[in-house]
Amino acid sequence: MKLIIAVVQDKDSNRLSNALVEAEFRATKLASTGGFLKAGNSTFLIGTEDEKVEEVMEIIKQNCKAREQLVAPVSPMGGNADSYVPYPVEIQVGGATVFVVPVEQFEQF
Ligand code: 2BA
Repeated sequence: MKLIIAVVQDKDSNRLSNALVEAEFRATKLASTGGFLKAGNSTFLIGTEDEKVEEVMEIIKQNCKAREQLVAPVSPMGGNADSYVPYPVEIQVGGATVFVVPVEQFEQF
């Protein structure tokens, strides 16, 4: 068994939830915050059999889109003003960041 941990953008999380339920996968959705943007995102925990991991990956790929996002400049507090960029910078936030980890034991009581 594997545990798939997928960090996705909030905008995609409902669609992904629905697609997982429709395909009869069990999932837990956690409200999370990205360390860099400090903006809300969603983390899915999906426990599934090894042979179904690829199917879950495909569902994630089909339901999560990469997007451009503007990051507002942060003024240097007593720092080096030479490296300060006074305009917003565009970054690409991925459709999904996915980790697949082995599950040693799975129980439901
Ligand atoms: P955030 O940490 O808010 O990062 C949002 C986006 O900002 C990232 O998109 C990346 O394009 C950019 N970014 C992040 N750290 C950066 C840095 N030190 N310098 C420059 N740009 C940086 P993604 O890579 O697609 O990540 C989306 C979200 O997935 C992240 O939100 C974070 O919540 C999660 N994530 C990504 N990589 C992770 C990792 N290795 N471990 C745990 N969570 C991760």
